[in-house]
Amino acid sequence: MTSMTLNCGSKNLDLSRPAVMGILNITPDSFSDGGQLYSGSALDLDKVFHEVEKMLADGADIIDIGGESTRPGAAAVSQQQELDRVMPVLQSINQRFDALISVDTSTAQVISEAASGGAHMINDVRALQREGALEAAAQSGLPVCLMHMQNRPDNMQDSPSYSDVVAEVINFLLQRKQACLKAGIASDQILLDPGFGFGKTLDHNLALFSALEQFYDTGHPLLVGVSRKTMIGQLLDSDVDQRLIGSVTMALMAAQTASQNSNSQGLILRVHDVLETVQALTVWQSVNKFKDEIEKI
Ligand code: 7PJ
Repeated sequence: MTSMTLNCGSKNLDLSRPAVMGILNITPDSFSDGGQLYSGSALDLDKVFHEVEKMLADGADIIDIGGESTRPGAAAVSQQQELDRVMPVLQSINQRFDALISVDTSTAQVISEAASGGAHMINDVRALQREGALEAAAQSGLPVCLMHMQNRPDNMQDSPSYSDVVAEVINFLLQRKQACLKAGIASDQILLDPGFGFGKTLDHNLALFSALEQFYDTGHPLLVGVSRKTMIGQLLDSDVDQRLIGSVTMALMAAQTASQNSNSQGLILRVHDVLETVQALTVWQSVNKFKDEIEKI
C-alpha cells in the first residue's frame, strides 16, 4: 500500500483514517446555510472566524472555502466577485489559524491566487474543465479534487439521465485524471468525487453510494459530500434543517466501506456538522480498535 499521507504544500493530511472537511460557505445564497455568515449584504469576518474556530475545535481536519454557490439554479458569480469573496477570507484564516484549507473553485485565476495566498488543496466541482484551470492547478502543485457533475448547476437537476450511472461517472473521473496527468499533476495528488446531487436523481445517488467500492478500486483517495443534501431529504421526507442524522449515517457508511476496501487510499468527508460527524467516527473507530485488539489475543 502506498503512503496514506496527502502532501498539501506546506501541510500534510493524514488519510490513514477518514478526514473531516468542514464546509465554510461564504456565499450569500447556499442551499443549506446561505447567508449565515453575513451581516446584511456584507460578509461578516467575525462570524467567519467564529465558525472556523468552532469547526477546528470540533475536530475538522480541513476547512473548505467556497465563494460560488452551486446549488441547483444558483446565480453565476463573476471571477472578480469570487476573488473578492475568497481571498480576504483565505488570508485572514491563514493568519489566525493553523488550518489546512481547501478552496472550492473552478476558476483558473482563483486557483492561482488561492495557491499563492496559502491554500492547501483545490476542490473543483467542474473537475478542472474550465479554461486554464488544469494549468493553474498543475502550477500550484497542490492536490486537486475532481468531482463529477452532469450539465451545469442551473440545469443539472432538470432531468438527469444515464444508461449506467456508475460506469459513466467513473469513466468521466478517469478521463479527467488522464487530463491532469498530462498537465503534470502527480497521480498521488488526485482525489476523486462521485458528486452526489450534481445532476443525479435519488436512484442515481443511491447507485453511486452503493458502488463506492468501485471508486476506491481506482486507487485514489475519495471525497464524499452528502451532508444535508436533497437525497437525504428525499429518504427522510425532511427539510434541510432535519437532515443531520441521515447525513451522519451516510458519512459513517462511507467510512465503513473505505475501511473494508484494501485498495482504499483514504476518504475525506465533506460536512456541515463537524462535531456530530467526528463523534460518530470516534465511536466507530473505538469499537473497531477494541475488536482488532481482541482478535490479536
Ligand atoms: C460538493 C462540493 C461535493 C465536492 C458542494 C453542497 C453543495 N465539492 N461542493 N463534493 N458539494 N468535492 O454543499 O451541498 O459533494 S456544494
